[in-house]
Amino acid sequence: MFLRSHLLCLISLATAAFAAKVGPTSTLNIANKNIAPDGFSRPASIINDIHPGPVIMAKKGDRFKLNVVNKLADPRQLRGTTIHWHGMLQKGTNFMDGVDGVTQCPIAPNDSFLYSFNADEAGTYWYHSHFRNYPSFP
Ligand SMILES: [Cu+2]
Repeated sequence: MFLRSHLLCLISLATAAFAAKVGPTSTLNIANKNIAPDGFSRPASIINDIHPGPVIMAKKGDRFKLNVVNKLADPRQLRGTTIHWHGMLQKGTNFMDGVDGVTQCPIAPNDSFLYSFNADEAGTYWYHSHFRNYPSFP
């Protein structure tokens, strides 16, 4: 019962039991890398050098302070990005919702943005980009 009522985690399409975990105050470095999760190499967006990105663990009532660093490197095009914290209520912190063009501008390449918001409810949520996180480099 403790897990269900007091913990909150954000996942990036990861299986929580096997994924790397970070705390509520962390840096997330987003970059491009060729990976082969199914045996076939292909470009992907990775976070902290892993795919899927790390599980972000917190306790209800904690404050997330997540520094997102855009290290997306595409030789043909600069890529901005944002991270949306899907399902988080963002009471009083709507500007931390991470939806480009609605609540914030994209994080420019080689720049960063500090997302700071409360872990108001327990549960499992996921995070994802809302702006051009698809890789296209060769
Ligand atoms: Cu979403």
